[in-house]
Amino acid sequence: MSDTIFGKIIAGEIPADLLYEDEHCIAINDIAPQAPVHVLVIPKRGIPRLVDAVDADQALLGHLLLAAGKVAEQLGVQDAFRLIINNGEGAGQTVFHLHLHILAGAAFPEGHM
Ligand code: DGP
Repeated sequence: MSDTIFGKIIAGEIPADLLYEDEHCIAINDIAPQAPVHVLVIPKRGIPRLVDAVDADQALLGHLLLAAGKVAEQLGVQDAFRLIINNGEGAGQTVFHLHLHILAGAAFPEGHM
């Protein structure tokens, strides 16, 4: 567990709308949505940044992607969503407990980014 706002949410110390939960992760609505659907998939075990993950985290990282797909299906956006991981302050990471952003419901621009 990391000592961040997400660690506190996972510990139940701060309330959040739980959209999904399993043994290894939770999904909650982002407090400041950047798209009509903006959900965070957060591992229960806190890894500060993606680059802090190690080989032993391989299964957990795969699990987070599978969970993101399940959440997208649950929300009915399985045919059009994006996943984002901000790694490091320079990339806009503000909460240093690894998390995936699921973004959907917006008209995505053409191209890759
Ligand atoms: P990032 O920039 O990748 O570290 O994204 C952190 C996200 O977390 C940001 O989009 C806002 C969201 N966030 C911050 N504090 C809270 C909170 O207390 N509750 C919820 N649901 N989201 C939060």
